[in-house]
Amino acid sequence: MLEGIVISAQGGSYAVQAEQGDFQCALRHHVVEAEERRRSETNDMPYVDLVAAGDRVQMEPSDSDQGRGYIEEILERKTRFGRTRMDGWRQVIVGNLDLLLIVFAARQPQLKLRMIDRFLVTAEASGLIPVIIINKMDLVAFDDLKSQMALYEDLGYKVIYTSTLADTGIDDVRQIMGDQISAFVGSSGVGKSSLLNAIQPGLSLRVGEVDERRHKGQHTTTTVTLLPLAFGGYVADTPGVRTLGLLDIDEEQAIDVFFPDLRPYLPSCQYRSCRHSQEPGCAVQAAVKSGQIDSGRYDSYLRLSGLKEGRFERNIDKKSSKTKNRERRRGYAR
Ligand SMILES: Nc1nc2c(ncn2[C@@H]2O[C@H](COP(=O)(O)OP(=O)(O)O)[C@@H](O)[C@H]2O)c(=O)[nH]1
Ligand SMILES: [Mg+2]
Ligand SMILES: [Zn+2]
Repeated sequence: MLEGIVISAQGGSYAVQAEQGDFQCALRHHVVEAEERRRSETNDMPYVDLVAAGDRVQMEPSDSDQGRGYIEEILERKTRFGRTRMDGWRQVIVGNLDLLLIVFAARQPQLKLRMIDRFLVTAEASGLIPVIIINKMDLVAFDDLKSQMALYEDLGYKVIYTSTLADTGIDDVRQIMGDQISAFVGSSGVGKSSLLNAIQPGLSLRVGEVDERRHKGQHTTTTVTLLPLAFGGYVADTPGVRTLGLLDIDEEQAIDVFFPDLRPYLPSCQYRSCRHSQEPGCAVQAAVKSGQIDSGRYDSYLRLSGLKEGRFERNIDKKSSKTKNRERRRGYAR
């Protein structure tokens, strides 16, 4: 038996990369049967596909067909970036994703802190390590940007300042991506393609770009491919996965825990179910008033929680409340 990583998954055929070579694999029926048994015991909704790009698997090469093989076991996933489809089926888009590389431009297009917050929450909710990359640093004064980003660095988020034009910061990005599975997110024009090409010449991705105005309900293509990096690790090519950087969680799910700056105050709120909006005895609102929590970050919390109207609408599938309740009970509500 060999261990390998799934590079792409499509139509029940899986490209697996192992130390011994690349194999085109099918999934052994006993894996499907085991999952069926597990589901019948737990009442879980089915998966669109049991195997996703990024999954680590045990596989057996075929005796007769060279380059072919069978997946015998899917190893436990470290992280599972996915969603619940409109019909309630669960879909893993990338397995074992480590890093969410959140790319913004220092200017052109303008840096939007509230959108950074949205990506950060997504990463936190999925257990991914977010890395903020501020590109086009050649267009601004470093100190100005650095002070704008100080809040995030203080919160413990890694911020890398790059310019593909001046060739600065590229090595830092390479270093952080080494031996990891990464995915890039960010709006069109911030320099994702330029960055990738600087990191590894010739590397071009069909990254699903996030269009702020049109992100609702866009969950189209999900044929994710992992591209191997010369310095170790993989970058996920996610064409059409526009939601990769967008919150995709249940309407009523509390997201306060995904704000590290709100977290310390949560136990001190008078009501356990406090939404930190209008409630009396709210420690979060008090900390915003006294300046201990940044008011912009609090604003992002309110918007992303749906407690305040804003440009950042929640990205929610239109599900029946019955489906939602079922999902909440199962704890798979994101
Ligand atoms: N000034 C400046 N322009 C850049 C930089 N990186 C990329 N660009 C330009 O920004 C535009 C968009 O870059 P692109 O890589 O296509 O962005 P993407 O849409 O995020 O893939 C192009 O015209 C690039 O030449 C940079 O570091 N500095
Ligand atoms: Mg591009
Ligand atoms: Zn509160």
